[in-house]
Amino acid sequence: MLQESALSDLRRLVGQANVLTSPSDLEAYGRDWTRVHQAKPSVIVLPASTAEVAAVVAYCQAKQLPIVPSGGRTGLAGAAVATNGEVVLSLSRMTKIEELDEVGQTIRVEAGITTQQVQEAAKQVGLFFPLDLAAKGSCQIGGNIATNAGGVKFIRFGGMREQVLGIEVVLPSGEVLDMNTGLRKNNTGYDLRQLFIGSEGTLGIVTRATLRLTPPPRNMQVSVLAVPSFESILQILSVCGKAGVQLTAFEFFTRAAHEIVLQHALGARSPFADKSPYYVLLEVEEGAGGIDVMQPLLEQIFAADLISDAVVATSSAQFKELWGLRENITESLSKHGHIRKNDISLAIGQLAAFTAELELEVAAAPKDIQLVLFGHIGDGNLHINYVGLNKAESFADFNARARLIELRIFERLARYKGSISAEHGIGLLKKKDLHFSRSEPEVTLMRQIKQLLDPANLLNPGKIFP
Ligand code: 2HG
Ligand code: ZN
Repeated sequence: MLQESALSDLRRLVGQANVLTSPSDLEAYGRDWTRVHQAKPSVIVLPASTAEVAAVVAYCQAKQLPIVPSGGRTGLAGAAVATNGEVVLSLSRMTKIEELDEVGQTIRVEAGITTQQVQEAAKQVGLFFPLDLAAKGSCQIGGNIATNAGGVKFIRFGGMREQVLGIEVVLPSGEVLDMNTGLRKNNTGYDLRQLFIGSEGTLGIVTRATLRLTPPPRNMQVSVLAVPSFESILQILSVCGKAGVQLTAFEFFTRAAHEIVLQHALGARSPFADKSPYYVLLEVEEGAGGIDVMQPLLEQIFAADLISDAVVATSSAQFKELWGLRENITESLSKHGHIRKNDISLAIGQLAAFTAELELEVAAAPKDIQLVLFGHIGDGNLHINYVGLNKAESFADFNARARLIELRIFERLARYKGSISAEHGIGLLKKKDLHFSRSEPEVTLMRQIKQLLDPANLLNPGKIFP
């Protein structure tokens, strides 16, 4: 707990009502969706402007108080959890849309606005904000930037980094770095914005951003394919790549993932009579003038003998239903047993060889630990969820056993120069494993950058670095 004098200083900076200390607030703001750490912040501070953020940060610097920057707290790596008496600085009150430029196709916002609010604002003027992820209703733009969020439209539009034209950042010193120009072209030395994107709140606090909007994609057609082998999934991806169709999503899930969704997600049903080892969810933009590109594409895939069955959504209800089979996986898994998560990526060209090795681990896993695979396979991004089926076992015991399998998988992954985190980040959860994906010189350079910007190590301490 902070001293009463510090609490009253913070109240003076942001207003009495915006400094929270009740146990339920400390618990709610102190954790993210990881759910494996004990929340223990000392206070929650909710500034309403960049000036207030800067004042709070400068105050914390003067008093040597550690800060955890906080967005929608939907992260899965523990980057936004406060376990050590930190000041949680939440941007939840900074939700303004400051400018929407329809000609330049940009939107300038405060960092506490949710992803979905930005999507809706763009839609209202006939434009589109492409970052899309299941947490969109809760996650915030500042958090999307701090974690360089990925999501289900990455294959078409890239991740958050690709959407960011400008940012304003409060540095650990309390100084404000205004790089929020919205310029599309700007070759004037180092592009410092990039340093903060994906830095998980360890280098600065993003307070505002200018984001790129795009013309809305044409109508999207979605289908789910029943696929007999992983090899066929990659061949389907290759067919799509050569057919010149505009893919907007290329996701996959295994039979295990599918069955868990059918068991736990309300109203979920399988579109197929027979079971299949793998499924692909394929989304494409229809052609100009409403031309159906899905049907000819599926005919080609059938002709190449790559699938055993396919279903195409013919109504918006079915469109949602098919997407539900993919989007409900995470939540259904959480109802199924103890969970440990991996979020790995490989160069597409390495996927076939790596997954052949992964299948060995899936088969060799103890009977009561199921490895469930799904994810953004079109981007080379695989989610592995280790599911502990023995309800009588403690989470700690399950987690220790799952960790042994994970370590073997990470060792294999490192040999393929894959990444231990494609999109969720390192946070607290994966810092011990950073070496699997980053060389010593890289980690040293990262540490030097951290030291330069935050010499007292007050901004999100303990995150990323082992
Ligand atoms: C997704 O792609 C998220 O649905 C969550 O990144 C993945 O639950 C997971 O492991
Ligand atoms: Zn994902």
